[in-house]
Amino acid sequence: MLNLLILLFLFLVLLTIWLNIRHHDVKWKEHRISIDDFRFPKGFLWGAATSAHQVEGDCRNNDWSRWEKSFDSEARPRIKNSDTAGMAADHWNRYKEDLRLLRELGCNSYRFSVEWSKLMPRPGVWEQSAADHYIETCMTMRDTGIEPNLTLHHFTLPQWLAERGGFEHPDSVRYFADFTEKTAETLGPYVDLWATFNEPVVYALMGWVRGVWPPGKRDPNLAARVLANLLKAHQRAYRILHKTVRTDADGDGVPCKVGIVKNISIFDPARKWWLPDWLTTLTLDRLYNHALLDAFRTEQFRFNLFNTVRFRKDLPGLADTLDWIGVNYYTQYLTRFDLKSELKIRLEPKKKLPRTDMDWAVYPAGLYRALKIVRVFGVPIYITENGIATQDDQLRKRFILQHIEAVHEAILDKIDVRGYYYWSLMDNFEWAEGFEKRFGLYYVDYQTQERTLKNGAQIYGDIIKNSQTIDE
Ligand code: IFM
Repeated sequence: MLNLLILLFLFLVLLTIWLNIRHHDVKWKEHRISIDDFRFPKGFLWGAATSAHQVEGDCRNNDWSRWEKSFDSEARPRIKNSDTAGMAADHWNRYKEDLRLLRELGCNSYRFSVEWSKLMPRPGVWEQSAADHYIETCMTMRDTGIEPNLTLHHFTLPQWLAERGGFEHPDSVRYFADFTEKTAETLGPYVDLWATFNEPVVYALMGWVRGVWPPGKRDPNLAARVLANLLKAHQRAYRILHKTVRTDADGDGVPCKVGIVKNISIFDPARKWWLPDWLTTLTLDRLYNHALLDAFRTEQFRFNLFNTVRFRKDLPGLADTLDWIGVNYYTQYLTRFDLKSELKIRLEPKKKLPRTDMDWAVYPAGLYRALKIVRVFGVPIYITENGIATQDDQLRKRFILQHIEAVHEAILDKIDVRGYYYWSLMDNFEWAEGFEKRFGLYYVDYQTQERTLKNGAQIYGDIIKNSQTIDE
């Protein structure tokens, strides 16, 4: 018996050593970064990103507009400071000015989303005036040398669809297909780069596990079902887009490239020599980062969380539905096994690192690691979001510089990164956090809607203007 215990102990020690070696942190040198050394591939897209509900204003007919006015079970408002998106940054009316500001920084691409509830306010109804607005926006981009990168779904649903169960219900796949087809017919002549869904795992986690976004449920099994429906909807939209979008708007020989946008967070054990922390780290990494993406290789979506969730769904035909992957990267978390918490997991930022106003650790090496995670798919990668909420100009400046340096390192290591979008172009409505958190390159005075370039954002324009092309 004693021998057996000794053997078990040795096995656990060896396993921990092996885990530390196999998943060792990248060596990241903190050195002086000179933007004059930056070289990026020819045709690299430099941009900024936004999403409809967060900037446009006047989104009255979606699930978020209802949610913002509701209260939780303890009568607390859903949104910090009882904010509602309201007119947000009035981008709907000021898009021309905003595109000019984007161009002034030297950007050549804009990632944005269209608001489903404005285009389809009722089931089967297509609102031509909203469609005309997006046509105008895309035409303005094309006229000013800005490549549109369009996301079809960025967290919001038309209220009528939310009432029919949203992505919990299998019919959502058909509704999304219909919306995709009409949007593709309308904007296909101007848009080559399409993303189906923004951050599916975040969407499912916040709405169906943490319950802090609509529909406010706490049921991980339902979250898994939502994710499977999103994957099905992606697959169908992929085929529709390729069939419908026939105009090669940017003249590169390919009329339509379809991707999905995945938020990647880096998880590391809080205590590297404590096996339970490794267990939670690997479980979380699998669920948050890999489960959804792996379905694109295995055509099977598996979502298992200890003994809380066991979900498996075959998705035949999913494998060849990615022309590119979008990576949204913000932070690293240290992971702790915690018996007291509901899911047995506790997350914390590393103490030594600077923090953003979201209380996220600033960890640029994580962007490099995130890019390594997705390189295995062998398709072009766009960093579709990376940014910081802070009032500290120096921190924003350093954040931008260090993260673009991480992208540069990845490109030197032959990772196929084709573009970088800062989140976000201007301050906006940060979901449950309301307007307090300011990610923008441009400061927005919400009283006057005046935009002002932040001091810490100037570096982004300098990098773009200085960056040189890699010799072929
Ligand atoms: O504002 C969000 C965005 O909608 C999705 N990605 C993360 C951003 C910052 O939290």
